[in-house]
Amino acid sequence: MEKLLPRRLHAAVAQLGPIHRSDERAAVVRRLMALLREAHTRGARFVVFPELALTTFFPRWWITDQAEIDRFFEREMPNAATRPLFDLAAELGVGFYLGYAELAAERGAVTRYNTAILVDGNGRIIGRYRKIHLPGHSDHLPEAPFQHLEKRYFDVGNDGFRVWRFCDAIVGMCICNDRRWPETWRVLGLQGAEIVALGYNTPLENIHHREPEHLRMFHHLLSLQAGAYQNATWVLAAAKCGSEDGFAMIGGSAIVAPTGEIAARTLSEDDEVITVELDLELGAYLRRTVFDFARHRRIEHYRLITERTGAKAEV
Ligand code: CDV
Repeated sequence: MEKLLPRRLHAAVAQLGPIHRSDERAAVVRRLMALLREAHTRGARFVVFPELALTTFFPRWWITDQAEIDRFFEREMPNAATRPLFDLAAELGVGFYLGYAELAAERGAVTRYNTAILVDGNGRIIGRYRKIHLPGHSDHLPEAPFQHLEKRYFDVGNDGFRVWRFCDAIVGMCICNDRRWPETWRVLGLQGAEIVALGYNTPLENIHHREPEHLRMFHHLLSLQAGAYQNATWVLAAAKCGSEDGFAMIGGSAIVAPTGEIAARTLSEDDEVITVELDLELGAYLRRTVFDFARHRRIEHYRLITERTGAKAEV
């Protein structure tokens, strides 16, 4: 049996309770800072915050005035409102993942992304991910209980799925709906991801069809656990949850081990921190054995995955 040096990272998931449409950025940033402090007090060096963590989940609203939509977006990061969070991270030496709506200017055009950044313990941005699997629709659905207008308000991410070296670990990022797609996990897994950080806003109700409420949590955890296990990676998943202006979203923020087991999970639908000391060698061991991709994958049989988007029966 080989002897290995332990490699550990104490990490936290910082779940957020509701942010209402009228809530000010400054108040939200104060909540994020309180969560960061708590995670640090418990020994964490990396904290994962939710998707669109600075505002309410605005894609639920049909808004036609672009100026009003753009009030949910950040033009630079950090900015005056978020600078205190970055300063606190640098003071405490804690890194973080933060989701927000990004307004960018690219090649003379304005673009808008559902973005997450990776910030190191010096308060410096070292990585950026722009959401690729945008769910929902772009047209107005007046009959639906609420809208899910990510396809209207955001462009499809153009950074790909990437990993970064952070705190002696290889960290990948994705956002919410990405977790339901095995391709997300495998592309990160193929880059050696040891930790996948993700934030989410998952409405309790499915606008496409009625389904038993328990399925929302089941599919969420199923996706995290399968992604973790099949790619031998830790998963840090942070919800924004509870009732935002009367619209319910699931909690269930979790830290999942490379075995697929849930190592920690939130109990509330409010601001809450969970922490785990991640054993990074556990994933490394699984990637040398049952999930040694180089030995076991058969890419000559996977061509359709990149050649075909939709399913087509040919029999
Ligand atoms: N914010 C999201 O991406 N939400 C989706 C909903 C629409 C299902 C999710 O995957 O949770």
